[in-house]
Amino acid sequence: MLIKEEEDIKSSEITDRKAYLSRRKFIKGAGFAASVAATATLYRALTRPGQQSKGGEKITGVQVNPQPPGSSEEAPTSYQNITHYNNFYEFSTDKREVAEKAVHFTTRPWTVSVEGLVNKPKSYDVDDLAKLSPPQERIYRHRCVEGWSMVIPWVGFSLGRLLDEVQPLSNATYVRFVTLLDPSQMPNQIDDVLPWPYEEGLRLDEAMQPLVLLATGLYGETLPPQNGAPLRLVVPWKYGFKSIKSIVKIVLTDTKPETTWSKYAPREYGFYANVNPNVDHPRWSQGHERRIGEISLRKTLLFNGYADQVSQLYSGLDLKVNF
Ligand SMILES: Nc1nc2c(c(=O)[nH]1)N[C@H]1C(S)=C(S)[C@@H](COP(=O)(O)O)O[C@H]1N2
Ligand SMILES: [Mo]
Repeated sequence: MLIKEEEDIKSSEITDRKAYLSRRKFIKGAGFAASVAATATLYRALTRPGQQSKGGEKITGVQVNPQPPGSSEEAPTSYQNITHYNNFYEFSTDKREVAEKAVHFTTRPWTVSVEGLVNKPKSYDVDDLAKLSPPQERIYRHRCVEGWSMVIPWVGFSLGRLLDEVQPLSNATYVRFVTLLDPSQMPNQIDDVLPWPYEEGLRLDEAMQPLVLLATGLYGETLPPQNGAPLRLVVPWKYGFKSIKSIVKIVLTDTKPETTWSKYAPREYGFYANVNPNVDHPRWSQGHERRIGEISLRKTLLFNGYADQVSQLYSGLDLKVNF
């Protein structure tokens, strides 16, 4: 993964962010006693103006939690920046080019197979999968290993909900995730930019942590292709490369899966990839980050600010060795 780039903020984006924030304040003020349906209506009524959207469909019935787990009062990054500053190497290694290159990516019909050490392996149509549990909005910090960060209002559901459904066997200890392999649609898969298909992995107990999402949308709309449509993983306390996009396969295993980035550069990208300001990347510091849309640097937080929820997963593990 490459280096930081300069970011310009247009005044329209600042306005959009303000509108989103005041909308959220309004939702909080309204109280959460209201029914989910009423909340969803409120959500739709207040969703930011259509000109910002790139044509994504509204996701209906989204539960808007006034205090989504893991989110603070931090301003969400603009829709424009979230959808035009992407790492998705299958399409391009230029973050500003991915949106355009992925615009015709076909994400329906789409099946996700959940298999391996489970009682009930199953191939799910992605739209049925999303029905397993009502979509929720979760506003998470996102920290790329390259040193930039965003705050992203995802729509998704907990991965644990799906894993419960397929019933992991008692010897299952890891989960392996695989992205679509289709060079006819993903131009860089013709070259060996990375070993394809992109693969990632989590320990099963990490995967069951309720913060871990399978995301189907952002800003209340279906995910655009460049953000990993139709279904991508979100693990907010780990560097962004763990959050694998456009998933077609989820496999439960009893051995630690090989991952794309650790195959590519094992000294630089470990299996755990926990956001950790105390463990620098061999070629640069991880102590600070630049929030896209801001000028000055922020201090990077241990586990990206989610230490209260996740640090017990790593008790007894040397995080410098297991980086
Ligand atoms: N399949 C696939 N998933 C991927 C990547 C990729 O190149 N291919 N890039 C990763 C990296 S490095 C980051 S930072 C995030 C970026 O997600 P975003 O573009 O939606 O912000 O996706 C991750 N998931
Ligand atoms: Mo990243």
